[in-house]
Amino acid sequence: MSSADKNLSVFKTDGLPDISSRKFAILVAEWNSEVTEKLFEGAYNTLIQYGAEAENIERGNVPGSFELTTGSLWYALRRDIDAVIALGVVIQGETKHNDYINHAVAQGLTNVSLKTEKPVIFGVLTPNTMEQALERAGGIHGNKGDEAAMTAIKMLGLYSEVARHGSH
Ligand code: RBF
Repeated sequence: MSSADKNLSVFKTDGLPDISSRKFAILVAEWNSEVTEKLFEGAYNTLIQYGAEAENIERGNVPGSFELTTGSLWYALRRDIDAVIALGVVIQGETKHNDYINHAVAQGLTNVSLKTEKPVIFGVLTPNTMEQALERAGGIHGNKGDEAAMTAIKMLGLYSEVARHGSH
């Protein structure tokens, strides 16, 4: 199976942490909302499937992917939030603007994560076409929202592991 037709949302699920008392924020960009809503569904359902409580998942909407950085920072600064998942879709190829947005968001979310010492997950699709976006949001290539949620869970597990072996 080539990577072109692989369902990319297959991940290892052994050794996942107990997330029943963990609190998550999911940020959703309104641009290309037909896709970002599907990413949200994937992320939300995956958190629930692996043990999160519905009341511990908060959703925040931002106008476009560029605003994911600031929105994520506001949530990540909250003491009660353990992890932030940022979801957006930036379709490439129409204008150079897209490259600027992608780089700004990738760098911005990295900064938020480092500043707050919390997992801040990059769930931004950067496909060439809307069709490719839909294929990765519940289509033949799986759902990147699922993967983003699983990444948040795994990073919380790693953090517990690291903290158990030392002191901060
Ligand atoms: N936001 C997205 O989430 N996806 C896009 O594909 C997207 N394309 C844009 C293209 C242009 C030319 C501009 C000006 C904005 C675009 N945005 C997009 C919105 C951007 O993320 C942000 O909301 C606005 O630039 C306001 O800061």
